[in-house]
Amino acid sequence: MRFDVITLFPDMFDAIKSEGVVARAISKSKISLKTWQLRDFSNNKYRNVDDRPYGGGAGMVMMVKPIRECINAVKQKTSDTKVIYLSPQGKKLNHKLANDLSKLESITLLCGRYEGIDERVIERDIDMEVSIGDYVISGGELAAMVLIDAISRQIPGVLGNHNSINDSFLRGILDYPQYTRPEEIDGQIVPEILLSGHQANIDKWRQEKSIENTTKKRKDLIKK
Ligand code: 4GY
Repeated sequence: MRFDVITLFPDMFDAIKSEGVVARAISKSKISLKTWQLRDFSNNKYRNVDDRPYGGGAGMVMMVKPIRECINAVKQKTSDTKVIYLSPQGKKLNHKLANDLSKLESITLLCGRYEGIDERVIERDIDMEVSIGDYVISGGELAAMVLIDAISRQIPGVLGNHNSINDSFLRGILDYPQYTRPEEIDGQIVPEILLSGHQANIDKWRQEKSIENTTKKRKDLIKK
């Protein structure tokens, strides 16, 4: 998978480039991550990419021209890329959407700032709008990083073992509780069955705990 990210803050992506699952996926060449500074596509000497909203109101709106030219420049490198705009108006991200997107060869992520982008970009240049949840953050960058992480961990060979086939949302329910050493701390003990070595019983206990956990914390997932 190739990711191209269009942003006013490319340095923010250093966070996932240098640490964790995404960084390892890059070093294993399972993914690549290139950032594009939108200001490089400005048409004036001040490198402006935003202007005042027609109709008035607070804040600024990102202009069509720099975005369209930047997307066209990305497409000269990777012509059949899927262009995704991160916004609260998008399709809500979940395990299934991340898995579907993980099968693509190339994804371009457009990160908005200010009051958002001129609607004509969404009309003509964007293939899909994706939301990471029903709340507002200050820019598309953190949302893009969430999406890159969620997609990357679904790509075969990115996670060491077969961790991603064990993701709880693949089963549609929450995880079972985990314990590690020591067996007892401050009077709190590890459930005895986990120390029994009887794998079939352990699997059954974990399955029961998963369902119990989901019923308690996320009843909405059980109904489905
Ligand atoms: N929620 N999911 C989200 C967001 C805010 C563009 C600046 C979200 O994906 N993105 O809250 N984005 C951005 C939207 C203009 C603020």
